[in-house]
Amino acid sequence: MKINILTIFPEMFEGFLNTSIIKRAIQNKKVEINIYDIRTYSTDPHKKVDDYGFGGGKGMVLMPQPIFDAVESLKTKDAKVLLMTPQGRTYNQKKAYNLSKEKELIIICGHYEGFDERIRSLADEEISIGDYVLTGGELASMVITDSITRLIDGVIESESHLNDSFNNNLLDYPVYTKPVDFRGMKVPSVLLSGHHSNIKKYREEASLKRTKERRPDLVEER
Ligand code: 6GU
Repeated sequence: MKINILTIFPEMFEGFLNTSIIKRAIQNKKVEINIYDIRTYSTDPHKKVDDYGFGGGKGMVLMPQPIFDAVESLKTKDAKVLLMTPQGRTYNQKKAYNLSKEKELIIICGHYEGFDERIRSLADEEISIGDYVLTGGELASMVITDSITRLIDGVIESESHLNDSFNNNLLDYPVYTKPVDFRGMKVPSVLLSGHHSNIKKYREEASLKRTKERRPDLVEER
């Protein structure tokens, strides 16, 4: 899987690409993540990427030329183009799973007060990560890249994501490690029993109970 990210703030990605599971997935060639600076595609002598919006009003607007040129130079027949915007369809685990099966993604990070409306025509899909506003699409693109990468075969133990929260619209069951008694808070005895079918049953019930308490909306969708 190849993920190409177009941004005017490439430095924001350094920590993300050089830490933990994402770093290891890149080293092990499970994913290739390329960060492209939109500014380098600007044909303006000052490498301008934004300008005032026609009709007046709020702040600067990303111009179409650098982003069109960047997408056109990167796009292959397999590439799916995603545009990060709070006006997009709300992201969830199912979407992450579907995107993890793609060969190649091009992710455009919107920024400032907005982007020229014509940039929308480049996108196969517009994605938002939730109902709140970020200063730019960079964090959203990292959220999406992270959630997709961990689902690629061989990135984490496959058992780890079979039990993920939101699989089958259920939240994950609680887990414990040592010690058995921490300040009077005890590990449920069934987990110490070694009785696999009882443990499985306890976990299924705990998962459902937790989902009903915290996310009744998910239980209704089941
Ligand atoms: Cl994708 N971009 C921005 N700027 N804000 C957001 C978002 C995206 N998703 C939620 N809020």
